[in-house]
Amino acid sequence: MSWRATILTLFPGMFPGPLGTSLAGRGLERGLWSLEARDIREVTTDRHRTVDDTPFGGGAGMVLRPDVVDAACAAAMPEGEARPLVYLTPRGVPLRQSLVRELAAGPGLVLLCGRYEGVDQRVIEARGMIEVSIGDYVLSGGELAAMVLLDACVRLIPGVMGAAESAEEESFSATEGANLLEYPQYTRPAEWRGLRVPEVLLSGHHAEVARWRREQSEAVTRERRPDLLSEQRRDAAAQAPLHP
Ligand code: 6GU
Repeated sequence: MSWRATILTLFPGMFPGPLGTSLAGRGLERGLWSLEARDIREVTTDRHRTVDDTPFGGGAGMVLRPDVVDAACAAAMPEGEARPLVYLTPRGVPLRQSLVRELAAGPGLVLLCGRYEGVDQRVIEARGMIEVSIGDYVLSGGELAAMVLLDACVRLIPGVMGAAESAEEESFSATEGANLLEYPQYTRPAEWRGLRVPEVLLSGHHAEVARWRREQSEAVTRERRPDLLSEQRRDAAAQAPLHP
């Protein structure tokens, strides 16, 4: 059974969107994973197909009703099915590659996309949803965030990434340069607009290239993302500031 993604959304027409192209799209076509977008409104039974209501306690906006969301979850996930249920919300835990690896290694995901002011907290807890945010900014709905999470997971499914796009050596990978940003890359021509490629990369000295790249990774991480460095590395960085 391949990796399965089910999206619960008020805007199913947004899917597959960009996930239907490129690496993820080829993976879909090859059956390495599957995607199903379900309209939350489909489970309603009233004449107006109501999914939301005003918040208790007052305030702006509308809140998705717990009974509607629960019915949408039940319809997407037959009893006994055990896919993690992720609710995309700016108040969720920040998405990190460690969570992406765990989710990609499992059977798939059910993703609940919020709109309006959110989802009634009781159904989030009753269904044991994992609340996830993709960063410190506000999107108008969870759909784009769901696509981001899916893209991150799908590229880790065996067979989705070709050898050329190997996930191994990139930023945030579990390998050697873990928790360091990528070193800069160069290709031909060796001189462009009078700008030379760093000579060490043309030298053919593999050990020196590796050392230079490691130094570059550490320098750029220190500059842009000191939060990624361990306390020990942060102390070392304070002793030796980056020279421009
Ligand atoms: Cl998961 N949803 C929304 N609406 N905005 C976000 C987000 C999620 N993550 C960051 N901003």
